[in-house]
Amino acid sequence: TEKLRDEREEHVTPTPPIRPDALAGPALDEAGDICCPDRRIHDGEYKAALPGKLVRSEGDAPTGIEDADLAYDGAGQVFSLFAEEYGRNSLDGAGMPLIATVHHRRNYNNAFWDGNQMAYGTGDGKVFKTFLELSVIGHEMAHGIIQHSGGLIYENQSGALNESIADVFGSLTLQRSLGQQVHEADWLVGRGILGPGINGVALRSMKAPGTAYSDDLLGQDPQPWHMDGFVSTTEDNGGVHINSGIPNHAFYLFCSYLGGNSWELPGRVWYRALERLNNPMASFAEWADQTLQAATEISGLGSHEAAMLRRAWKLVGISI
Ligand code: ASN
Ligand code: ZN
Repeated sequence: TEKLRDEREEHVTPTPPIRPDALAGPALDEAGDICCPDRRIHDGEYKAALPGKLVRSEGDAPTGIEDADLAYDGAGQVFSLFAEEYGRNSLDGAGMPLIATVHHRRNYNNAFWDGNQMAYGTGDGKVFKTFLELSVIGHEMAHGIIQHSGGLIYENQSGALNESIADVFGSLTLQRSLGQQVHEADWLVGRGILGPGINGVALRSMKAPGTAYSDDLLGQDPQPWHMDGFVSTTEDNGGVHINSGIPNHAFYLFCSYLGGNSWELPGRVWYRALERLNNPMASFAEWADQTLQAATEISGLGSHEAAMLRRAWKLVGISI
């Protein structure tokens, strides 16, 4: 896991990209509506250089390179969630191309958003066997959306919120693609990506943080679900992948109290809160407050939805 951590450290606090306007894709149709993604998938050919060799552009037929085609289809699902449910045109809201690299480095046990694009390792075949799973793809792309929505500093509570919001939209991408309602979904992030050497079902569980794996090599899934279990550490940028379990579980609870499709009302609330947030250092409590404001705007002050949201945050130890 030290190795995993080292690789992670390389990707902290992505710098905002400077995107030449020439790269902006024609994502509006003639009526001016959001219509389509502009995907550009590259093969890193197991080297470290990004973006690597362009293998599939928007509208191209499948390449036959499995990972490249999964990255292409996954990016399409994520684009579709944000465009059709939340009215957002790509990661920057202005139609930016969706650039991804598969086969990043050799035996690389991670995937990441680097401030400009997604990159996916193949895993070493032991700890991880792939990263091209829809909740992971949605997670990495959501980092791009968070960055373009004012950002959340990638350390301590704001960093754990950045991680959690990425998990939320990753999970919603998967649930929507499967047409699963709240109670049909497994609420796992990265299901099936762990290698044969690892005892576990996924990278994280939003329904039961702390239970995704329990393994000699990786240890026990360290995620808490309640503020009483908040982990103060200097590792992992202040536990950004650990304490994200708390807001993750609040979102899960909110969805489970309401039922139905999580990407609809709950997703809209989280998306609106992200759009409205203008505090890159937000704490869990400040974010919770922002979600309550969003729920109030969408459903009204004394609404059932707003009440269920407060109840969800309260259950994880955050009173708003
Ligand atoms: N896969 C990790 C993530 O997206 C990479 C990182 O630690 N930034 O959270
Ligand atoms: Zn992340």
